[in-house]
Amino acid sequence: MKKNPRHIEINNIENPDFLKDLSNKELEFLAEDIREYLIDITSQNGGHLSSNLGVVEATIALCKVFDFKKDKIVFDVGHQCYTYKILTGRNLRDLRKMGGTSGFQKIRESEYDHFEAGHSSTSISVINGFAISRDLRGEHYETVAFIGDSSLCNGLALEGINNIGNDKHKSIIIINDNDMSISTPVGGFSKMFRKISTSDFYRKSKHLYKRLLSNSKLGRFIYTKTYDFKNLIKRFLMKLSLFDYFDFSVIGPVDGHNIKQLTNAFLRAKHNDKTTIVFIKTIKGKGFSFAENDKVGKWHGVGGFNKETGVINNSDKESWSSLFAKLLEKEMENENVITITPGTGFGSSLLDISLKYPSRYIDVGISEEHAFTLAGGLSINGFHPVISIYSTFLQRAYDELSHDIARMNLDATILIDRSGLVGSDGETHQGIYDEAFLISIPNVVISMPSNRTEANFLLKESFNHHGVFAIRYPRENTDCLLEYDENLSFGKWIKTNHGTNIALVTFGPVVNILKNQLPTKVSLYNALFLKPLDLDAVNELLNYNKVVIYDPYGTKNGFASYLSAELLNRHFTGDVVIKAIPDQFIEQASTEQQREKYGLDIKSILNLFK
Ligand SMILES: Cc1ncc(C[n+]2csc(CCOP(=O)(O)OP(=O)(O)O)c2C)c(N)n1
Repeated sequence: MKKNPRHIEINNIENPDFLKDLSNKELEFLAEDIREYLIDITSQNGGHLSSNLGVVEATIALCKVFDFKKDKIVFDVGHQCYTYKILTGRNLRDLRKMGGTSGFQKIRESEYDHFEAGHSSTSISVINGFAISRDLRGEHYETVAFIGDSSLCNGLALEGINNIGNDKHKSIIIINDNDMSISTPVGGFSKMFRKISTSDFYRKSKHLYKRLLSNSKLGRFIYTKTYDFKNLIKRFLMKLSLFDYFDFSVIGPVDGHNIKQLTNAFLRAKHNDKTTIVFIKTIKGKGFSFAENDKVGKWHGVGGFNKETGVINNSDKESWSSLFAKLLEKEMENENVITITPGTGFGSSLLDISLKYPSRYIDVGISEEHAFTLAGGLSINGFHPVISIYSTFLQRAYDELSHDIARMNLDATILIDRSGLVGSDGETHQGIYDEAFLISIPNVVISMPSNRTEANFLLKESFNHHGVFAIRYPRENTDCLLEYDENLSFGKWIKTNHGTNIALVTFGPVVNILKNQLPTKVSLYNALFLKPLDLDAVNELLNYNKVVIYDPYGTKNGFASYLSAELLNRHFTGDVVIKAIPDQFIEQASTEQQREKYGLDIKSILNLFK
């Protein structure tokens, strides 16, 4: 039984002010309670468990040292801010649910949230903007970025470091080094972090210094009062890191689970005049053995699990990600094929490929831009790159795809995972914008299969095709996958239902449900090629009184607009009805709720034909 002199009821926390009155021991008890609570909540609602378990003490110490009503903190990605939410009075019972607390920082949720994210590596640029605004207006507050070791390796974060290291606007950057991305980190920077935190020479020297000085009263006094000197020696003894070449103060590495050490380090950073980097060393998944021991990324983001057994709730149906990974694994037998992932290999089920073909599997980490330009370099040398990427993160690589691949009409396959609505991750992660922005790039084929046969056909076709070939698939299980012996050919749609005066044009897995339920008056066109349009099929559409374009996987600015423009161009005189995702940022909810809300569920579509 724990002896906690002052028990804090987590659900009653309104703001972090109470932390100032708690002793370190009491804060440690609080950290333990928060951990239990986090495990409990995520076991039910899902969420970013491991990252959150790792930063409990650091968040408590931050909230004790700073006043984040006034001071501004930005959690990079924002996926690790659950403890911050608890301490700033938010209930996590409805975490990630429709209308509930977001899994990321959200300005409208709390006066303690000053910015929003979901994509990584933005925090440094944001606080640079805050610090410049503050100084131009003569205001007084601290600006703090909390960023993970892997997010820091991204180009955007490094651009931020470059600028912040060259100006006089003070900020604090806390680098949370847990030696993990979603799974084990990659690249040269991760090696640098390892050196920073494990320098053996430094550790031995530190112990010697402590031993020498602890022999006398004066020595002990000097030891506790010479923090800056120790820090200087520390930086000297450890190999210089990139940050030592900038005009930053660097503190750490600090044990990220020791509240006293963290509090001291944050206080020093606060009272420093210069931009200060604080390195903290944490254990991802701390306190939950399944997550602590996870190296592949299984516990990074979970959908719900049994806390006792560590069994994660998984459907027994195959996901689209896993289907494409299996199909791709076969294609990897061709030695010209190279798979590239920007840090999302686990989510896209690429583990087997990484083990079987290590020299032709390239995980570039959170570096979407690099992934595409690297693919351009490989492609022009005769390799066929396959870039596996989530739709939402493809947004980062628009220019590289356009400028470094499509413009030269280089060959590449893009597997766009999590296309369409993604559910509880909310606005930042929706995969609904890629149709519109890909359509605007010349030389890019865009496709979306409805079943296993089409998936296989499209992937094979992408290797035969000259140019960029993108294949979209949703974050769903393949429960509506059926094997059809279709006569598939490049650029051709499939007419499955032969109606009379109404045509329904759609694509993706919804085709399988609709084809069996539509009234006989409705023709169904499966537009598995979104671009180029099948112009023979478009000409056929001119003969109908009404064309309904149903796209639950993209905004109306995507395929629906593209096809409507072509119908107009061909002087279509009937009605065009567009049922696609509105031109909005779509909030968190289950995908079913999201579809219902916008009238995009199957029932609403069938009602159109009553
Ligand atoms: C631009 C972008 N690419 C990929 C992701 C997916 N993603 C979310 S968290 C994460 C790993 C972050 O690792 P790190 O910064 O070390 O933080 P940790 O979770 O280990 O605390 C990744 C790859 C993302 N959110 N944004």
